[in-house]
Amino acid sequence: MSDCIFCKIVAKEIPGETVYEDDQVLAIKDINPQAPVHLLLITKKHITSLNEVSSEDEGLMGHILMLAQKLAQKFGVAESGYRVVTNIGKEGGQAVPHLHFHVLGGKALGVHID
Ligand code: IU
Repeated sequence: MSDCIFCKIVAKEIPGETVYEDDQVLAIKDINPQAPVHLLLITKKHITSLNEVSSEDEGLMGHILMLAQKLAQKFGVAESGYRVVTNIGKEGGQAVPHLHFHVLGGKALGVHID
């Protein structure tokens, strides 16, 4: 999508701090980190949110979760614990309407949800 900021980051039209890339996913450091480790795993395919994922994306969803596990290991938070989150829509707190998973860790994360 031409006006999507994450599509532009994926296309390298806007810089992002890339920590991992393959043909399906770009992982970057969040520009406004909420924890010492705060990565964003962005699908290269433009999908608005988890609501728009279809059965053809099942492999991609498995791939991105396995990648979350691998990057948590790489960034040293696998043992202490971490969180994987995807926000969906307005009340889910989704600011960027392009599917992405947050990987957060490196401190004790709060349990509040608002
Ligand atoms: P959300 O789940 O859509 O609310 O999260 C969007 C995240 O994208 C948020 O944590 C931003 O700090 C982050 N982000 C970014 O890392 N780089 C950008 O250029 C933009 C947003 I726009």
